[in-house]
Amino acid sequence: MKEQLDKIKEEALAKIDASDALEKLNDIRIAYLGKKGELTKVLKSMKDVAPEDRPKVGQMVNEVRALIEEKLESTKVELSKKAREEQMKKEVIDVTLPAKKNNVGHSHPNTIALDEVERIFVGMGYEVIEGPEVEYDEYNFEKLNIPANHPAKDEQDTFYITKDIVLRTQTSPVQARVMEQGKLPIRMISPGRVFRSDEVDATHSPSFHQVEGLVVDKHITFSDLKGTLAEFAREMFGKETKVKFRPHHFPFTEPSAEMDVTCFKCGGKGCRFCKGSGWIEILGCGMVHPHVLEMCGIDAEEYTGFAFGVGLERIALLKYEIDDMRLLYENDVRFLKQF
Ligand code: 2U9
Repeated sequence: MKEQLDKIKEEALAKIDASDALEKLNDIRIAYLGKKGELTKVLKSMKDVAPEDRPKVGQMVNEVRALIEEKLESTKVELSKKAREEQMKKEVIDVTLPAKKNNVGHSHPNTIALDEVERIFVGMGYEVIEGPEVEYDEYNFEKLNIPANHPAKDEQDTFYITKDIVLRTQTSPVQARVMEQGKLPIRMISPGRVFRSDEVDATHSPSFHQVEGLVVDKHITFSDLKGTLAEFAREMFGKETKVKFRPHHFPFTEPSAEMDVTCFKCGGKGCRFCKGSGWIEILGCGMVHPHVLEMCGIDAEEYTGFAFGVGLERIALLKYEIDDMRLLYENDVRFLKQF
């Protein structure tokens, strides 16, 4: 019986020693100490042991059981510790690793240019007012002195939602609506998307952006227009910038002009950028036509005003030396990040 118990003990302890996982320990416990386990079998065979030897054998069985249990417990503690250490090794965070790159976007050149234009005019006391991109023909054309069959309507051909509703060709209808509200004086700029029935090429797009400005007050003259736009040009393109006004025609202003600025690449000497002329055309402007003032409910005998319009893409293309307008609409972040 002693040899049998020694064999069980050696075998069980060796198996526990060789265990590398907690689950295996449980199998060993069942195999030796369970109801049908090896040690239990020995206990069950006690009936065959002489009565006087039974206490001794019983004691031996208990000693082996205690030994196996002890070994199982200490190995369990050891394996649990090892498992925890391995888990912690797996979960460890290397704080010295470089951080994952966050893909952030970038302001569009139009947005950068618009922010700058707004900063300049807000600094001069102007309000920024936006309006609808879908407009009545009446506000987009009629109130701006462009009646049906006027040749200017052909130049500003657009997309018609119905016979009377269009995608606006300029942001001027926003100003017409503000004038109609009758709160004077007015000092405002209105930026936004406009539409024209144009083919796409390096300088045209059926949808682009404008900033228009309007001042209406008593005693506003062409000198106010010149002084304001010259100051805008100096702030936008550099303090050495000079301006010149060429007579032009717009149905909504009279007199009208186009404003050029001295080339900000060569300072006016003439270069490839300004095609040798030293000047770059920037915007259109003029005194608000008295008929436009009257159509918007303002007494043209008492009030005068000036207005101007500038293409945002044109400013962005010039300022950032971009040679194809289509690049502005692709929104490739590698392109945008250059500005
Ligand atoms: C009202 C009265 C007059 C706005 C003006 C221009 C001249 C002009 C162009 C610039 C480039 C259009 O985007 S562009 O092609 N605009 O030249 N715009 S005066 O005049 C107004 C506006 C509102 C009530």
